[in-house]
Amino acid sequence: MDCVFCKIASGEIPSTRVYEDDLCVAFKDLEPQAPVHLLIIPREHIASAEEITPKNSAIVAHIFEVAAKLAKENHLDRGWRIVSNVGEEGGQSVKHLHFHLLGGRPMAWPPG
Ligand code: DGP
Repeated sequence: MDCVFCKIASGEIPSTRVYEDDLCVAFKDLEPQAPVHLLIIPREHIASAEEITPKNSAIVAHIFEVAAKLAKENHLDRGWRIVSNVGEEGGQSVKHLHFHLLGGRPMAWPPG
């Protein structure tokens, strides 16, 4: 499958990896939007949050646990944001489920 995040998960495409385990990989976003901007992806190819089912949904809880650990490690004591863009209007450009972990500056609301 021609999926850039599958290739990052397998190591075929290099990335700045900050965490990995059997289920997920976290790495620095190529176009950071905040002082800390990490992407956390499942190793399994899931196209987006729209493809979450009772069979694969455990990965979401796992990724949130990993996000909290990475936020602590990055000293984001003042707060942080986790975002998953879905589809064209949601701003999703890579069709492999991913969660942006953003922090290190105040976050605006509503997002653009
Ligand atoms: P989204 O727009 O929500 O689908 O976010 C995709 C993010 O992925 C975007 O912030 C840029 C990042 N990205 C795209 N290609 C690569 C890559 O090859 N390496 C890394 N590290 N990040 C990438």
